[in-house]
Amino acid sequence: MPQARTENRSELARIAKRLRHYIVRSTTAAGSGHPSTSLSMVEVVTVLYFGGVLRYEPLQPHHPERDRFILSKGHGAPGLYAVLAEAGYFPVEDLMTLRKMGSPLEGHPNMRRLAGVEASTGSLGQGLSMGIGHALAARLDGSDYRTYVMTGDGEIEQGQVWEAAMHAGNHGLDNLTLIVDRNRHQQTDAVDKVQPLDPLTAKFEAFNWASREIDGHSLEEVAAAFDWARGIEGRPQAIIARTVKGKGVSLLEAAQEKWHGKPIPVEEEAKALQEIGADL
Ligand SMILES: Cc1ncc(C[n+]2csc(CCOP(=O)(O)OP(=O)(O)O)c2C)c(N)n1
Ligand SMILES: [Mg+2]
Repeated sequence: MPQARTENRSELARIAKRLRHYIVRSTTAAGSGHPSTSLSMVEVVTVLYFGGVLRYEPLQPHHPERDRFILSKGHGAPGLYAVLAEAGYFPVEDLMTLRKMGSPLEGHPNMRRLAGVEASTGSLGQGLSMGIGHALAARLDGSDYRTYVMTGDGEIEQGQVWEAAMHAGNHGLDNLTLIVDRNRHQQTDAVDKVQPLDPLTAKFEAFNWASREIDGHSLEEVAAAFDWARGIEGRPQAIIARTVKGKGVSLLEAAQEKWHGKPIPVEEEAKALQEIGADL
């Protein structure tokens, strides 16, 4: 299985800007969706797909040896679609069909309709359990593919996540890596106001995981964290990626509690795209 690897940080930074551009344009065109959720995950998926981490082949999306990426925070679908288009699973122009009738780019990812989507998600809390299924299957099959799961931070208030975490730790699933998008906001309020999660790395460690916290917008730190994860033996790994909800667009960054699930208004779009400054 090939890896799209570029060691060139400025090329990765250019890709990240393009993904942000696609996220804003597709959600504003749809008049709905979750740009702020999607913008916070951009550097993680950029390094995952283009920094030589994930092994995949868009022309063989079901290849048994491919690595798996499950976006458990399914409302981040515009971010997933942006990276899948950039990776060549479908034409970039199709991104503008987001949430339109008949489009496979549904509001939440549907694995039955779009190649590259590994799991149908949107009901929060389920992706880690699905990832464990893949990780256990790899072990049974004697295959070396790895499974990556991304959750939101509000999402991990769901009890199922901790049952899954306990299971993965008890089975020593070192072929499984969880990334928590720690943007400190959820739908209605700040995570700390709804259900504080700290100390998060210690919680995972108590469940027999290896865990570390990083700046989730630093391409260097994200790449180093994935390298670290691949070197861990006998335990699953949890990367707590500190991020900013709406990263890259000042309108969203300035009032993160207000913009969950809201597209950038048409009249604000040009300014947002200018701030992102993508070289298309
Ligand atoms: C089981 C379930 N409960 C509630 C929701 C509604 N919901 C959608 S997004 C969201 C907040 C998620 O916050 P977080 O996980 O922090 O994601 P972020 O958007 O901040 O990345 C909620 C409660 C849902 N999709 N699924
Ligand atoms: Mg959050």
